[in-house]
Amino acid sequence: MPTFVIRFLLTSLLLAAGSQPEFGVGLIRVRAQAERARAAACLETEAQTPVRKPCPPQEQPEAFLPDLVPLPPGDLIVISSAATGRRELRLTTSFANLGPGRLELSGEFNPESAKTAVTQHIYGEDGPLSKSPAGEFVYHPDHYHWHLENFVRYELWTLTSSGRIDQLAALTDKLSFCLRDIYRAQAAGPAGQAFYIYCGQEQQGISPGWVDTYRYDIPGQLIDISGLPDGLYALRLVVDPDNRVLEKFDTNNTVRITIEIFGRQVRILSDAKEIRLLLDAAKAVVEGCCRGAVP
Ligand SMILES: [Ca+2]
Ligand SMILES: [Ca+2]
Ligand SMILES: [Zn+2]
Repeated sequence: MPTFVIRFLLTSLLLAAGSQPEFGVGLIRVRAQAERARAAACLETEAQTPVRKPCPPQEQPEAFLPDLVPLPPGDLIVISSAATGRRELRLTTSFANLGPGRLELSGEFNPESAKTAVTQHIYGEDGPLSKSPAGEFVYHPDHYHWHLENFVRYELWTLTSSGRIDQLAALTDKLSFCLRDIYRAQAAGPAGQAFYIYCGQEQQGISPGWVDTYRYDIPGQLIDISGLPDGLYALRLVVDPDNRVLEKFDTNNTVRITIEIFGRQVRILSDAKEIRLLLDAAKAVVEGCCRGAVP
């Protein structure tokens, strides 16, 4: 084979194997430069792009919610109703608003449904904040005024021999109430004035630190205990049982005392200390309350 043919074949072989040293190094250099340029361009682009930071959370104005708390019932007596023939456990019940805000409800009559829908008004530092549906107002024919329906429930439970709550023995369910400021829960402190005093369908409520009371001699303030034997029972009150009212706490909406019924008499067995503690706890909350007090 002639020498020039052998040289040609050798050169072709080297090229095919990509092992020509000068050519390969040059290609790597070009590629590296292009990569650096691209990276630099990216860096510049990234540096020019506005950086999106998470927005600070928008401050929600604080809602001053009411907090309904039932106080231990009192004035417990048993009567035989001449009108109905029933044996009735009569009781005075009181419901305090111990939250930082007023409980304010307004009603709007709907001629089509012939019902009065209730709206709860929530206030904040700077005034009205939001609204929430809160059931219905109903006209009470014996009280001659308007009530918030299904506001409280009164329950009477039997007790086991060890004093634990056992079976529901009697119930007054879906009891409606006119909400208003009857007396101040706070024994000491500013006197204040009652703000919600009418039982109209336009507006009702309980100011922070105030208590709404229904006496034992008002129509409906009873549990029908016809046929129940004398003995020990737990008397339990539940306020806002269907949770229609927005409150700071719904976990404190029951109160329970132990009673003994014998004939026409009722003895409260929850000792005075226990009731004192319940009232003191309520008072302690009241003293830290009322930033959204009604003017
Ligand atoms: Ca409550
Ligand atoms: Ca509630
Ligand atoms: Zn009433």
